[in-house]
Amino acid sequence: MNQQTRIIGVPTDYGANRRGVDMGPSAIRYAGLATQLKAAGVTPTDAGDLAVPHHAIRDADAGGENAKHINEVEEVCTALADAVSGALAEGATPLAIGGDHSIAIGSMVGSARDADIGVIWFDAHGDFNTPETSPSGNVHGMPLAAALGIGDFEGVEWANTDGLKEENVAIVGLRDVDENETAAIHDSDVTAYTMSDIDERGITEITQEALDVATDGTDGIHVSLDLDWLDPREAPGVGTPVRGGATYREAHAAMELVADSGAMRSLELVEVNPILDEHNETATLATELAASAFGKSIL
Ligand code: EXY
Ligand code: MN
Ligand code: MN
Ligand code: MN
Repeated sequence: MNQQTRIIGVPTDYGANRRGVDMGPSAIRYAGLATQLKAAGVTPTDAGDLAVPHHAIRDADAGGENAKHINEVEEVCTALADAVSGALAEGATPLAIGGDHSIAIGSMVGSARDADIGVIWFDAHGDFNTPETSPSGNVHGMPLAAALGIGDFEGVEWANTDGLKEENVAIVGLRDVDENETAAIHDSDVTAYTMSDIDERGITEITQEALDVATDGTDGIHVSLDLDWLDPREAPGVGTPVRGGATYREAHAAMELVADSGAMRSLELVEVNPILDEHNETATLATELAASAFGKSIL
């Protein structure tokens, strides 16, 4: 039987400073996600969207300056963790479509519930802030620190990811990192590659190394694909674009290597913001990259 994947929509923007990323799941489905996945030879089922708390009070009551809307983020991530581990238990590869990057806490908790996992984090940003170090209070800048129990996230039980060790995390594509994040990344056992590393050594070598880091002693890997990893010329529909990102071909090459590894256990596509997009091209790109990660080949 061919590979099954379960699409889990997570229409939330509670972790981000820009509205609109909650419409990501609709845009990604509309761009033809299911068709792309079928072209990759996998059978998709769509679990629909998770329930996200109502927005009426969003701006009036951010629920804590240091980690805005943390209660809503917890609610969404806890539901996502259950959906991800449920899909895995039934033999389907979970594909979470966001939503902002705070949802990654839920994906990682769910993916690591009954396994030791590694993570490859494709992103312009480190997402390594904590409520204490964050310049913005936006939780989408904190998910890696949260899942690793770093800083004042220690003891936040719902974010605990026991099956994930720092030494199995690789961040790829960094070009916008806060000072405190740089220190925290250096202090950790996480492996981090900047865009300069990609310039110097090429995307193939860097992705292969990241795969080695993430698969070393683990049962499989979670792939977290923030669309702002790509250059804004390729992916304009994101809330925090940064010049100098991965090209279209580099992104596909990386996803093709992920597919070749056979190690992908869960995937997420995050930060697609249709309000900021041009003709849904960022959502479309997300569907194409998902197909490559699931092994779509030309010949
Ligand atoms: N480092 C900044 C912050 O923590 O506010 C920006 C984070 C943006 C996070 C994006 C989605 O990857
Ligand atoms: Mn991110
Ligand atoms: Mn980012
Ligand atoms: Mn350590």
